[in-house]
Amino acid sequence: MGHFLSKVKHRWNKSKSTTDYDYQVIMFGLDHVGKTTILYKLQAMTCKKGNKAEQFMRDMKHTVPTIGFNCETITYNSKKLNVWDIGSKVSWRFYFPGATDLIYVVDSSDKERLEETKKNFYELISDKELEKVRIIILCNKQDLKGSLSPQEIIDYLDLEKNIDKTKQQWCCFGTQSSPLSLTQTVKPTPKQNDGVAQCLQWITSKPSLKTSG
Ligand SMILES: Nc1nc2c(ncn2[C@@H]2O[C@H](COP(=O)(O)OP(=O)(O)OP(=O)(O)O)[C@@H](O)[C@H]2O)c(=O)[nH]1
Ligand SMILES: [Mg+2]
Repeated sequence: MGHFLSKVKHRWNKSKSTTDYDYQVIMFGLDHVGKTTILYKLQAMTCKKGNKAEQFMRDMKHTVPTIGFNCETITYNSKKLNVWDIGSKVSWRFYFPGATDLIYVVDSSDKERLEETKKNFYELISDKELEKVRIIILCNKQDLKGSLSPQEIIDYLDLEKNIDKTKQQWCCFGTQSSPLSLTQTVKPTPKQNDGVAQCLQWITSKPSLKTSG
């Protein structure tokens, strides 16, 4: 764990010290909710080359539990986002100073873990380091029967009551990143009416690290 943390810290500090990125985005959530799949989807959505997009879509079908973290840079509308997918198997208690956005992924079909999700979410955002980050709740696995809608998840987490939008911006989108819903010829695009695309648009519509100083 010590080795892992120093690896993350090193990588984080390195990326923080460059002015290369417009947004530093961290992605958290319980295990198996679809974080890595979403990272591949973001890459498939934003990459220019068709054959690369196909590779990312193939990757979406073969995720394994993340040991450690994945970190990828994606470009959208000439904005650069550095996206961190933090495996749930590791403690997130390395704080991410300077993070601009937090994507919190929820498995909308997993009603049994809602309470655990709520606890995990509020533990995470109660961290002082994260009090300024913008929060995007991604309600994943909307394709599964009986899954809760984004509004039901907002209600369950009591977001309207607990997070004052005038102090901390947040939004919530539904998405399905099921690899089965994709074929290799249908590339997801940022223009689709899908939560991952909306998330990308929401993040990049706000002032970036560069423009807000
Ligand atoms: N039906 C459905 N399955 C999904 C969706 N998104 C991801 N999955 C599947 O959920 C499983 C877990 O996905 P991952 O992306 O590996 O989850 P993770 O959150 O990165 O998991 P950890 O790395 O263990 O924290 C995989 O079998 C995915 O194919 C979705 O929207 N719908
Ligand atoms: Mg993962």
